[in-house]
Amino acid sequence: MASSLTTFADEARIALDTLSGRAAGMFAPTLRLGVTGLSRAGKTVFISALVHNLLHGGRLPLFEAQKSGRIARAGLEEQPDDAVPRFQYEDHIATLVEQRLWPDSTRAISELRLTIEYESASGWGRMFSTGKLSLDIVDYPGEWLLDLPLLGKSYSDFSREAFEMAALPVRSDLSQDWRTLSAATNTDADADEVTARRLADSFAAYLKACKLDHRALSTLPPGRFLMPGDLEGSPALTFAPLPPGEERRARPGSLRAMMERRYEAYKTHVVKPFFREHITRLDRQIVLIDALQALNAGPGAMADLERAVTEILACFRPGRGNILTGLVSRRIDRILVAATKADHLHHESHDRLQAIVRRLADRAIARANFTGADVDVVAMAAVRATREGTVKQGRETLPVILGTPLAGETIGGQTFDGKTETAIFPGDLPEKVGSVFETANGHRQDDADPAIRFVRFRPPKLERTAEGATLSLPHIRLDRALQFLIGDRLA
Ligand SMILES: Nc1nc2c(ncn2[C@@H]2O[C@H](COP(=O)(O)OP(=O)(O)OP(=O)(O)O)[C@@H](O)[C@H]2O)c(=O)[nH]1
Ligand SMILES: [Mg+2]
Repeated sequence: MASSLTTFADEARIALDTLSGRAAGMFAPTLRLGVTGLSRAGKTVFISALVHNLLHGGRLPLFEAQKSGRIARAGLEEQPDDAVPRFQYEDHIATLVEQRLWPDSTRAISELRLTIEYESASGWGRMFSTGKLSLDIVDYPGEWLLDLPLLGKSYSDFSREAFEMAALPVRSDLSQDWRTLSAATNTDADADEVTARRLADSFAAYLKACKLDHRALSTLPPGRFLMPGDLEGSPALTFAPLPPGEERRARPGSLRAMMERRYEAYKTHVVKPFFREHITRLDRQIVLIDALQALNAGPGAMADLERAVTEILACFRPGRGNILTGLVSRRIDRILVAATKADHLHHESHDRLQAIVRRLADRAIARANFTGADVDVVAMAAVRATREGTVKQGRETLPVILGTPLAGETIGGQTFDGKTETAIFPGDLPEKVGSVFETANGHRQDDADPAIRFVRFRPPKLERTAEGATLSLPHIRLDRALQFLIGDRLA
């Protein structure tokens, strides 16, 4: 089955790309790091903070090369791919540091090259390595990655799964309009553009509703329905799943035949090229997840996040079982699943958050039957927007976090102006990891509400040195993430 998915020409091209990539790598070693996550997961903030800390010699005690003083210099260089937009690092940092605002949402792929000059830790290494590593960082929407499993699915598989998912309790109300419209459509009637567009729009509206904050659902292919990039309105995006039909083959000229053809076009013209040009060339991958948002939305959202992580891992699974052929994944040897925004919690809950992510990743690994790369997890904050403190309430001393809530955020009826620093008691994550996951019968194991109250804070005010230079952005465990992702390549 695997070989029928990519043509021979495709495979030859992938193999050649990989070879020439390797050959080039002999002169200036490069490491290609993919940064992905569903929208708003924190990709842009993560990349900006990572680069800022490396350029400004940030406090990174768990990043060994930095801690032992072996990094001589780090600097940005021109990226290798002329046709890919550059990650606008300087703009994002200006927004974060000077305006103390979060960067705008990004909608497409971008890339940045950071070159690190270092001294090898071993005498042997000093003799034989160039002491230089080019880190190519590729930022792309997780929604697009979730499209890759579609390559292994026929239109009828895709349709069946879409209807099954739409009927789940967490989705049924949101999908109602689209399902009603589908049920009222004669799929065997002659194809017509207006009907196709109406169905596609209604399906896309349902997917978008699933993404809203309070639902926080994750598994929503096709990804370009949420993030069209430059394809908005094209026929390859004007399709929708249809209720399973009785006939095994769609009548030529029918609506069903047209939808099926467009679904195939979407795979051929959108999914495959993206996979071939970007994913096959990655060495390492970080998957950012907004676990706090899913936790707040409840077990249904957690189950959905778990399904998304499972599908993502399946994309990187090497070998025969992989619908995407083994060519890619042989190269990816480390994957980090990272829950960002841990600065919304008191540090006592950081380990709990990490344990929840670990459980989620373990279950995803088991379900995806995943082997072949090291998978690690971390609960982190790329940018730490809060400090910790305590508040005395009568005889009790409560741990709180201090930060400046964004203008317009509310808590308990109070609306913030974006200027006042405030102490917030965020609540604790449950001690029992299992309680945040749905059990087999669809119920939680206990009724404890895992919801943590959180507001969004402004980015922090940076400290300045005596000379007036700004220090690097504060973070939580960014150094641990760095050590796992690139530490061994600077040994
Ligand atoms: N407190 C805190 N908030 C964060 C952090 N990272 C991200 N955020 C919040 O999450 C939002 C989204 O972060 P981005 O980095 O823009 O997310 P993204 O994945 O690039 O999002 P898209 O480009 O829309 O796909 C930001 O606007 C912040 O409000 C963090 O480390 N700490
Ligand atoms: Mg972004």
